[in-house]
Amino acid sequence: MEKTICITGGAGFIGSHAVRLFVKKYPAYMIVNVDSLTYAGNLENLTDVENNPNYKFVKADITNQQQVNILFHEYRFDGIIHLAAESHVDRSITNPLEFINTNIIGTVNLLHAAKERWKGNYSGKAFYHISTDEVFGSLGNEGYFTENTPYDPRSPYSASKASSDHLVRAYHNTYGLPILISNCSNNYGPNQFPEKLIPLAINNIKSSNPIPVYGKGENIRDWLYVEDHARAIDAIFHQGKNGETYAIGGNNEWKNIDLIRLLCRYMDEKLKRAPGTSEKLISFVTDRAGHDLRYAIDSSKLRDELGWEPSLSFEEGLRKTVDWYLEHETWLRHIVEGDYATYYERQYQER
Ligand code: NAD
Ligand code: TDX
Repeated sequence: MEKTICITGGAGFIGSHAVRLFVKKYPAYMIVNVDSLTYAGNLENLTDVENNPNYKFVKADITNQQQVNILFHEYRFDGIIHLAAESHVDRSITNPLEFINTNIIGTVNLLHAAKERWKGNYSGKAFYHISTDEVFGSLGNEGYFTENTPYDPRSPYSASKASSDHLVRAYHNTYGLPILISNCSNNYGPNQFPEKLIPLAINNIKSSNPIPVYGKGENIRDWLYVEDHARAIDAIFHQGKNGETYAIGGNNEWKNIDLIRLLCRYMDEKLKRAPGTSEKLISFVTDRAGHDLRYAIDSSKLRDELGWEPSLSFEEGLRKTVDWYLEHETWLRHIVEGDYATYYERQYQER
């Protein structure tokens, strides 16, 4: 094998798409998927590549320093692509400590193990940290986040991600660890856990349950199809410059309420319901605490330097996503019938 690459969080939403892309595109790499399989980790996301000779799954918890050290000793990774995290803002509001533990302690355990293992011999090595645009805070109606936007995280989730970004840069500046960071906007697509807006709405529309829209639905997000994020990760891992940050976005801003209305229209067509049927399910509920108004990314650095652009229009991406969820009933049922049922009840009963 040419290289051994560790992808953390590979059983999650974005991680599983990154694993698939790397396993299929780089048969000469050994891809080691390191995941502790929290509620969000699901090996069913990877059944199509699980028997490939260049793929291996290892169940390990990045918050456990000993487990991480053993892993680095055993596999001698050349590169780390770090996606493992607690990722849902609402859960960070009810349970912030878990986010501090996984997102901050987990990241520093990996950084430290990489530093100790590589011992200054950094040729051909890279620690690539996957982060979010939420670290930059909330935009008003104008402007975009870029690589130079000052940090201003406002939720326990984004503060924990911001902290992990700072630690990655600290290991670069202090120990010379070769690093890359990217901050991406909202992803959507197949395999996303149905606690997040788009899959939650698809699932509720399918079952004719209310679609909870926070506040007045005026908040704006910049949506990117998950496979396009995986392509960006590939471009940055292979062509990104040591120490640099890249902002990744879909150039595709939607107010939540407009997005939900569009989704309702597609679902009515797909399910052969009379136009307007699904919109009747929209239910405005109590707003998220500290709800950021708008995120939008200027990804011109990535386009100009590495030639990356989103490949799908939102219409294509959203229709593909709807089709995927309707065709993967078993995948969805396994989640919705598990612990998620309890979470859903607790999260929405008082809104
Ligand atoms: P996800 O919640 O779907 O998956 C997270 C994965 O990490 C799961 O498989 C989980 O089991 C694993 N994990 C959690 N704690 C772990 C631990 N202690 N040890 C090992 N594995 C653990 O998340 P996602 O939406 O795929 O996001 C992946 C990464 O991308 C995160 O770092 C997130 O901050 C970032 N990101 C997400 C988005 C988005 O829109 N979803 C946008 C930008 C950046
Ligand atoms: O039931 C809901 N109703 C609703 O109106 C949910 C779950 C969300 N929303 C709103 C909140 C946001 O304005 O929809 C928008 C999108 O919400 P989420 O899907 O929870 O995503 P967001 O909070 O924007 O964060 C996501 O993008 C950045 C990911 O979860 C993060 O991991 C990523 O870093």
